[in-house]
Amino acid sequence: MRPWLVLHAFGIKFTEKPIPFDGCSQSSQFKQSVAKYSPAGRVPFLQGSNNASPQADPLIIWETLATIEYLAEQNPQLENWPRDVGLRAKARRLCAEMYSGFFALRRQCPMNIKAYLPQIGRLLWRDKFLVRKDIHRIETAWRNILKLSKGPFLALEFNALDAFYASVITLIQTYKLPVSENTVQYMQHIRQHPSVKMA
Ligand SMILES: N[C@@H](CCC(=O)N[C@@H](CS)C(=O)NCC(=O)O)C(=O)O
Repeated sequence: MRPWLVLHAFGIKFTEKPIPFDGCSQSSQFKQSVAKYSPAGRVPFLQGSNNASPQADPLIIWETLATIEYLAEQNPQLENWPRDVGLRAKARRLCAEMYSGFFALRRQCPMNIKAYLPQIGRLLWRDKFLVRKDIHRIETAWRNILKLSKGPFLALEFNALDAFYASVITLIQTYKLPVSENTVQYMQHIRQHPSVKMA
């Protein structure tokens, strides 16, 4: 979802190849299809262009952060990251924090954009301190950077940082996790973004 949002929001031309999901076992069609392209065995991945040596193997990029950085490098005219150096560093550190943390939230609330699971969310919120801690940390981080950038997106304009946290927004919605009015307002801006509507 996240690299797709960056590609779509910035109008970068790409071809999409949906891979049907039938489970994560090694024998699943999903795993076998993904393995043909990416040794990491996960989606999303991007086939980039190997400009330096077109004869070489296809350039497959996996891991969201690596993919988004590749897109930023390939399209320096686009503001995938904020132009301001301070805001850019802050956006990057929040992406890194997401990448290397929030384990309780990610483990307890697996992403499923088609589901609506408020009862599970209510129990998790009641029983799982670490889920509450992750959400509180995310809300604090969003509030602080929104104060700095003045919004409506985390770092002023929609960019890689919003794309990164779009998956957290889907978790908050799917599990109906209780969040502050500030957070609700930011989530509404994200939901109204044309690329998020198409995702
Ligand atoms: N850190 C990776 C996570 C990728 C990931 O977990 N992808 C999930 C789908 S959203 C997946 O492919 N799961 C299949 C599996 O783990 O076998 C990234 O950000 O790209």
